[in-house]
Amino acid sequence: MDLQQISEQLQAGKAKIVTQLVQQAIDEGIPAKQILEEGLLSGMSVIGEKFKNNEVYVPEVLVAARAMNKGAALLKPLLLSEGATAAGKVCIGTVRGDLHDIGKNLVKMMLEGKGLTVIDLGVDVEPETFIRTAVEEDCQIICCSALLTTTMGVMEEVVRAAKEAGIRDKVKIMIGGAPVTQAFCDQIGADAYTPDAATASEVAAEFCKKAQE
Ligand code: B1M
Repeated sequence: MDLQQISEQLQAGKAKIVTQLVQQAIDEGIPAKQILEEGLLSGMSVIGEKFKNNEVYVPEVLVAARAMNKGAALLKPLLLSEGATAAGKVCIGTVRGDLHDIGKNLVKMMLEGKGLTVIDLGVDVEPETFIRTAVEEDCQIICCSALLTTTMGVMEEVVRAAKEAGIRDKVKIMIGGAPVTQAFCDQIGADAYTPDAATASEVAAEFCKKAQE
């Protein structure tokens, strides 16, 4: 099956057809990671480009996002079983002022796939909420997602709040999202920037392993 079909139907916001095609691809034995990347994520990236160029608007993006979520839900159990196991606890959220959650949800899914326990704080999360959760739940890692250049700065507040709470040496802070870069990570003093969900889960598992040594 040509995974391009999934990408095209996702762009058209046809959630039902996307679900059927994803199931068909699974049945044909195509690896879940490939379906995710070459079907769903490739479609989302075309929509993103069109959104940027004002060729599509918020409603079209929302229906595409819904199709993406439906397809990803089918892939979830497969992505989970393809992963290795690690032990540790992570809290994750999209930072204050930012409502984008598709990437954050994918990172969550991949972290769970590594066997990590994930506390999902949702979107529009205050720095204090990340810190309070990390303390109360004894998390080894805080994961922050931001998709807007205007909200990236909140990640620096998270790093600062962790220092002020005296937990900076106990908790790793990982950051990601389309506008985030390694240079930004270095600048704000976070522990790791990862460009995608799979890499985030690998780095997180590694951090948790080291914390246990
Ligand atoms: Co918005 N939006 N949006 N949007 N949106 C962007 C981000 C934008 C780049 C589009 C554009 O115009 N060029 C632009 C930001 C420009 C900027 O800041 N430079 C933008 C804008 C402007 C806005 C609004 C302001 C539009 C408006 O209202 N006029 C508004 C803001 C709302 C708010 O948050 N306060 C807005 C609203 C929306 C929708 C609600 C319509 C919808 C969100 C729906 C939802 O999330 N439930 C939406 C969407 C879907 C997008 C685009 C098209 C796609 C984002 C996405 O889901 N990508 C986006 C364009 C783009 O990114 N090219 C855009 C797919 C997702 C899988 O990728 O999230 O990057 P991503 O996640 C990746 C990696 O980044 C990484 O892993 C993921 C996959 O491997 N990753 C992490 C993500 N988080 C991580 C955390 C980690 C590690 C890795 O922690 C350890």
